[in-house]
Amino acid sequence: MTERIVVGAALYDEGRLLAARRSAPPELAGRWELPGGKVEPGERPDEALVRELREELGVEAEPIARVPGQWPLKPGYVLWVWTAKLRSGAPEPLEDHDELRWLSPDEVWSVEWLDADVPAVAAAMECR
Ligand code: DCM
Repeated sequence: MTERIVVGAALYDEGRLLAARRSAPPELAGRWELPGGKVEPGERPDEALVRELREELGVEAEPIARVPGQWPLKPGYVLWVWTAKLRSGAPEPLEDHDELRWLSPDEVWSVEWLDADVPAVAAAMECR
């Protein structure tokens, strides 16, 4: 079986990490994630990351480096994470999210991350 890749961004700005609160589906709503989404067929994962951040947040971002590791999601899906930098725009919750928060290092564990994002965020914190 080929696993479908979901990309997530550890988007940093002035030392703070962006967290996005999901508004859907109901079982995930209210939990926080690294913004991102599914890679489409034929798309490179890093391109998918740029596209998802444009669609979901209305920003242009640049992937910097893949965070070592991959984290299982629901069956058949796996999460890959890149550190990324904001190039232009101010993130807004345009799609799938109802709140955004820039977290300083001492605030990173103040939100209720999705299960898969907990180890992914921990790994991303090592790459900042
Ligand atoms: N997902 C996750 N953590 C992320 C991004 C996505 O656990 N940082 C999960 C939520 C969904 C699936 O991946 O089950 C697909 O995400 P989306 O619905 O955003 O395409």
